[in-house]
Amino acid sequence: MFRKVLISNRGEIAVRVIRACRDLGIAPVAVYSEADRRSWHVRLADEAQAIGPAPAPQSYLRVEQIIDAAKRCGADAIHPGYGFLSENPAMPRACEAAGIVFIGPSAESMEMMGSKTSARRTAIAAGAPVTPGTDRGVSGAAEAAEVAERFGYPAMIKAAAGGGGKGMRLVRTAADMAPAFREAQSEAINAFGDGEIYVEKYIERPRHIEVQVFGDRHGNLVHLGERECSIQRRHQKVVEECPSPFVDDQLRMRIGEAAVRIAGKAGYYNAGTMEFLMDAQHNFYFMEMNTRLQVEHPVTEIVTGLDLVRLQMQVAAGDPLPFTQEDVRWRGAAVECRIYAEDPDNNFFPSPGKITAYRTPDGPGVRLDSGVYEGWTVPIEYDPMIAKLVGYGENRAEAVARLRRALGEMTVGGIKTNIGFFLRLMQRGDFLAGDMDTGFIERMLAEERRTPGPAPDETEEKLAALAAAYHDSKQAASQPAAAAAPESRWKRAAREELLR
Ligand code: MV4
Repeated sequence: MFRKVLISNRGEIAVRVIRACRDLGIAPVAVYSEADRRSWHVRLADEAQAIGPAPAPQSYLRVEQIIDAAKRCGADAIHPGYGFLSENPAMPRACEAAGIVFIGPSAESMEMMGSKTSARRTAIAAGAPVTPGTDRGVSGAAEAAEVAERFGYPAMIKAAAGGGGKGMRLVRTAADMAPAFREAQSEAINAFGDGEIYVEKYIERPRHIEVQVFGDRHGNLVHLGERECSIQRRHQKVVEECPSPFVDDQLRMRIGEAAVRIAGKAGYYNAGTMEFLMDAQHNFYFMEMNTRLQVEHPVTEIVTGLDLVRLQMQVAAGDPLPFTQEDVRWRGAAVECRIYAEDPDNNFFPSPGKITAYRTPDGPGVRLDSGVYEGWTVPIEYDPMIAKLVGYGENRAEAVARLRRALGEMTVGGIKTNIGFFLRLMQRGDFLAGDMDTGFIERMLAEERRTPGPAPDETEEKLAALAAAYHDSKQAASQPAAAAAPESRWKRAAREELLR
């Protein structure tokens, strides 16, 4: 196993990787930009290496600076976390040249799956279902219209290099194609320096369901089940859960096998995620692959009982996977919400600043992955996610009840957060019923604009539904419905005291 690992990332994911290092007896080394001198990941590590000014392009995105830092401290391996350089094939290449192990897939796998058209061709070669459409870029708007005509409108045109919804347009009729194509292509050239555009049939009200895959350097590949990630806002995931309430054991095996076949075609090793769209009839279509550890990996860890970051380091060190597909078991349910320093009342605008109070939840069925502390200032330069809060239990109702309880215990002062937004989301009937698709948040916000603040009796009704679901669950049958209790005035007074 490695002796020393450099973590080329920051915030909660750097903290998460440091924890896995500790558990394995590996010395963790942090890196930090000028904005991160006082950050929690720096304090938790054994050593820290400065890598440059606050803007990420001058620090966390600089391959040479990361490699230099690893050489300076004598690290055997680099863990990239997510974002930044994690999916950049220049990283595994630079690591190889420097004699350092990259904790992730090969540069070749990253390239094969990095382009969405190339990933689609890989999935087709693996015999996996993809959304009907082209597996190569089209020559222009005329060809795009031809293809759309063949598969039927509405169509989606997408940038092969795209991500985060950039370079993507929904095209409802033939007349809309030419302008949409021009927009998507110029957006793609601006954002990615690559104007390749391909066409897909539009899947109405899809769910976003992704499959965790894992491979070692000996050709063994397994899937670790799916995550439901349909609750997103502007292509940013907000709530994720494992398992998906929409997927049964048989469907899990079918989508999991498809994911493993695709990964096999890509010669994939380490942690990866296959993203699928699923329609109301449970048809699933491969969409793209993320060649990294994902933000939402904790829900899979809880339900499978595995430590994915530890596994990443073991397979990167050359160990075979310590289990087979038949050994993988899923138990219970876990639901995660991403807590952001942002203002839901101001269009979710980032709210950086000094954290003047920080009280974290605890107790049965609660996990918090956080990278902040009281007195620290959330910098403006990076993604404003400050923590991930997970509730888990023997079933979804119990997991949600505990997550609601934990959200109610959490106090963050000095900055705005989306905690209150989650408390509202988690008492909605559609969420409690597991009834969601990618339009969930838009509908919720539109509804809230129509009726600001739910009628009190309606709230009570929903809380009662949650309590009933909690009571109905076999394992929880005799438990009190703690989550249904409204916030006491003592708790509110204590919170207000803390925030003064
Ligand atoms: C789609 C789709 C419907 N049909 N493709 C959005 C992000 C990008 N990676 C792919 N996206 C979509 N592709 C077809 N053929 C709907 C979306 C989509 C979406 C997908 C997942 C999660 C949230 C979404 C929100 C809007 C649209």
